Amino acid sequence: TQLFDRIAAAAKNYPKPADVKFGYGTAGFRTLGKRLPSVIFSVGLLAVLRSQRFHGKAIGVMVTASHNPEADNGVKLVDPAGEMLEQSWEAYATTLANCASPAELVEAYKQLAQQLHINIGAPASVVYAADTRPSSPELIKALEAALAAFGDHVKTNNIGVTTTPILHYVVKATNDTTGEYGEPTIEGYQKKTAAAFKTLIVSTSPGTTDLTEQGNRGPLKPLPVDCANGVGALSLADFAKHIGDLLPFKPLNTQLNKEGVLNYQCGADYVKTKQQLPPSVAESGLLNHPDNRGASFDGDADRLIYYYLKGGKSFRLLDGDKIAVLAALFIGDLVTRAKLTDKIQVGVVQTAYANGSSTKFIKSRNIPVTCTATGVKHLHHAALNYDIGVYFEANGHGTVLFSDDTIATLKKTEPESPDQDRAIKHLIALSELINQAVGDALSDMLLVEVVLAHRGWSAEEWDAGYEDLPNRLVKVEVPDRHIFHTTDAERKLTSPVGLQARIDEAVLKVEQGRSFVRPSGTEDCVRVYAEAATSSAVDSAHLRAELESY
Ligand code: NG1
Ligand code: ZN
Repeated sequence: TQLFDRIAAAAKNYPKPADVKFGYGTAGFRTLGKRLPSVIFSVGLLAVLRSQRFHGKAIGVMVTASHNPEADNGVKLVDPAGEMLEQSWEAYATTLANCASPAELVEAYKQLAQQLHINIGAPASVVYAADTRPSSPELIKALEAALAAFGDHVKTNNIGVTTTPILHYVVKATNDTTGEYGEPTIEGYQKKTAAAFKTLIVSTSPGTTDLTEQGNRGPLKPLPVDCANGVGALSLADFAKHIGDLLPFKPLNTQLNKEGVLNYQCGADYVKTKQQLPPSVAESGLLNHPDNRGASFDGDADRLIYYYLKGGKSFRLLDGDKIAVLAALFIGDLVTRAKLTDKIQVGVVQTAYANGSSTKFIKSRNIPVTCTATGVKHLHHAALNYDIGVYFEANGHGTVLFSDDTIATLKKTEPESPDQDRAIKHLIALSELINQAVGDALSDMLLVEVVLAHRGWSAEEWDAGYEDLPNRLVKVEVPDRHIFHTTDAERKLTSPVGLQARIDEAVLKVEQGRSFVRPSGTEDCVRVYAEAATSSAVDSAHLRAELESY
């Protein structure tokens, strides 16, 4: 029919590079930007099918390669509730992306629609955005070419250059039928976030000057924010306009038009993997005061890492685990003060990369902890099993999910004291401050600032809860990472046979040792993680595991 002809004609402009096999992994498709136009075109077709599958609800398409180098790019699909694409569809994405010719693509698309019983003429809606990478505009054109082939029954909404979490928010808000979630625009996100932040920092009830336990501290101390020279710089500047001087920011690494600087020697991934300040942040001198704290976003602003200089000198990392602990204990205290501990259970979800000390600390506070496989979709899913589920990857990607029942409970509870009233209001405001769709560096950063302000804590006091075990994370390039299979939330290898026994043996020799090997879902390598009571013990455990993994 005409539709198939139009798709085939448009696809001719986006030939698949012959030498690559694409795979929709943990983070969607990700590789050099110049290899991706054909992939993005095929993702456009799939987005339409996915939307039709949900009777025309909006599906999101985000073009980004997060913390990866500037020449890379990527694309991922966002489901109607603002979540990652359902896993069973990843294979369909891979099939379409690997079609060698326009004819093959049309055939595969036709078959997929048939197999899924989808009417290809039904209405659909696609919302899309890109980060600041130089290859993004070309890729957006490829996406638009695919969407244009459908004509008028496919509604499109290009929200432009923005962060990954804002795109997720807009998708969720677009599909929200209650009208309560917020306006489905970038501005709507900023307004909602700013309003919740203000509620949590300053008073909204007449007759009091603040809602915090310890008194209103006025404007918070200026916060240096390393934006990784990425799109987070835009959202941060935008957000700052909505809150005046309530929290003054000192944005760093905000160069969006200079070549080669994105994620280069800066950003959350740099700080977490190097365990040091980005040189630009060090040179700014902004952290030299012992009370100061700093934050780093990654390239698409869905990861957040904090840090400070202990005694104004030695670098201390406050990663996703530290953020999870800070958030879970604070929220747990609020639930207690709201007198709702019998109705609302707070739990934490981590991956095997969480530092063993953090897990031990959370358990010691009687908060349940679940460990899942790597990848946000697994954490997100597990977090939904709690009334309030706090999930963070150690690398700083995470959020806090409030179940619908929890929100309903909070809204209908009649407070019997001003303190209970305050705690309930704060919990509701937190559910509005924190991005309910996906990890969000900006809103997570505001969450951290709110907790520090309420507790009256400096970064050092936050850090004091527990001491991270020394740890190492290295990647090892192996001839074939697909021979590595894991079980037990990726903490144990089932293949190659014998390797796990040798890791166990190495680990037993060191105090508080823990180590595991798993194939990466985003890069062609296996990752080796090890932790132990002392730094030298980590080195020996990790070295052995690494060597054995060849
Ligand atoms: P892989 O490459 O599967 O280890 C990495 C991160 C994940 C997650 C994804 C998606 C580590 C050890 N792994 O996955 O946590 O963020 O990328 O970006 O940080
Ligand atoms: Zn990211």
